[in-house]
Amino acid sequence: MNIQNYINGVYRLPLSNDYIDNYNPANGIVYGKTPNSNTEDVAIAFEAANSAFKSWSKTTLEERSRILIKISELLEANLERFAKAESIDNGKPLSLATSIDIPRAASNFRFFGNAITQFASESHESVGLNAVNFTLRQPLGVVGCISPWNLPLYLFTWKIAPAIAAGNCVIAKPSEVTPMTAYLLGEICTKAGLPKGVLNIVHGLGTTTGQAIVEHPNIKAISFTGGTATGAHIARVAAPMFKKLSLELGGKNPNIIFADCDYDTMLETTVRSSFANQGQICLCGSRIFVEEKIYEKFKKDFVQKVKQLKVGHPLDVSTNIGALVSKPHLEKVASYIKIAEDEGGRILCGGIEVTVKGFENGYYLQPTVIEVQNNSCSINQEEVFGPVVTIMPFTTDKEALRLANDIKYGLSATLWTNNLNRTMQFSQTLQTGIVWVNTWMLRDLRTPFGGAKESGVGREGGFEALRFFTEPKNICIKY
Ligand code: TXE
Repeated sequence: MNIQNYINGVYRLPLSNDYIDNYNPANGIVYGKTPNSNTEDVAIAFEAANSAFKSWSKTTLEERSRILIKISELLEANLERFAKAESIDNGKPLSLATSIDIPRAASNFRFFGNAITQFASESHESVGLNAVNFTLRQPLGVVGCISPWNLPLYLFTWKIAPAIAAGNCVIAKPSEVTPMTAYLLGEICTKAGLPKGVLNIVHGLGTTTGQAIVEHPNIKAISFTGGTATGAHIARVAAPMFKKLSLELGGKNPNIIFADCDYDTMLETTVRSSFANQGQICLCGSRIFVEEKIYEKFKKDFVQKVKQLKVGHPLDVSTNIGALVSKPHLEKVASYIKIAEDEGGRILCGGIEVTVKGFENGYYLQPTVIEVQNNSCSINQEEVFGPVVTIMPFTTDKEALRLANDIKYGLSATLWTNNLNRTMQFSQTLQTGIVWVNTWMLRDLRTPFGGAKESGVGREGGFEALRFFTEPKNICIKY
């Protein structure tokens, strides 16, 4: 199926007249074309957004809320169609797209449709000066949202929903690797009655379309999720124009397991936190540190469970691990397994590309567990973003903390323990934006979401996102 841009409420071909191939990762076949939009396409999207802003920014909160919730309902009503499209485009199991990706995209719209009606600003009475201050929270204008391929509609809408709820108009670009559900979203927005121009979806490569959005002098803010190197590049381009920036970048998250945890829950969750979505989630716990007392037991049990995971066609209901998103990505992940071996890592299971019968050209890899000797090897320091985890033992709390923090990234950490003092000490000392204790990826959309260190700048989620997408203006009245 060929994809088009969605600008000013209608689908249209790109002025660039340039297209890229869209691959189905399950079989390696090109199944459609995606526009590679240029600066002219971004310019017409900007004009549409800019014209819509005057009226959208003055639209009542009740009306904005109603439209966002309507989008959410329409996504839910089209769950099957969207989930299938996501699975085909990305390679993720259909069961995952149906239970997580699309429901969460719907929740994003519902959540921010409700949140905007509760978003308030501050006032300060300057006692003794006969003055009162209050803060207006005004939308920024036209903003840019750029998202990655791992959770395509989920992360795309996580940015768009708060941006439009707050009264901005948006130019959004999904990853060129997984454009399909973002394409389908346009039609849902039209049906929900979103006024034309409020959301404009342009497709294309990061270096052409993405770059054109970031470089546009009148786009006031960029909300970006993707790789750390891309985030640094975007910051360099956007900073001299004083754009507001929210950057959600890579992660290499520690999963710290103590002997006093609830073992069975930990084991089951650790399989998920390692390999959900083929390990292509920035929150996956890819460095597993296990207290020495239970290390050998964990190693045996974990490897046994991982071996049971079924690699298969994404649309097959019995599949646990689908296809990786693209051939270059599969090659990158496989190259890291080789590097790990060269650096002394021991492969406990997986490590090989597999073929799925009937789909021999798909991008499949066995879930892989590697035992490493230290935390300084490349496989422990660099983001692989695939179905590959490492395990190593530790003996003391101090050592576990040092290992966890000895990394340039700081997105999330998972801690398994039933000791309250240890929980508090780790929570305070872990250098990450998110800490999960005795769970993983339990999300409450009101909480601040984002990373420390090279995992990003700023926070998404809840009122943090609405603050990002608004400019505070203080008014001081003397009486
Ligand atoms: O990310 P990119 P990719 C990490 C992960 C992965 C690596 C690369 O390590 O292997 O990033 O993945 C757009 N100006 N994460 O290639 O390139 C691009 O088109 C403006 C972590 O997908 O950063 C896409 O829409 N935009 C991450 C988006 O940026 C540009 C999830 C992300 O692409 C651009 C995914 C430019 N110059 C990957 N260059 C997470 N933390 O969730 C690219 N883009």
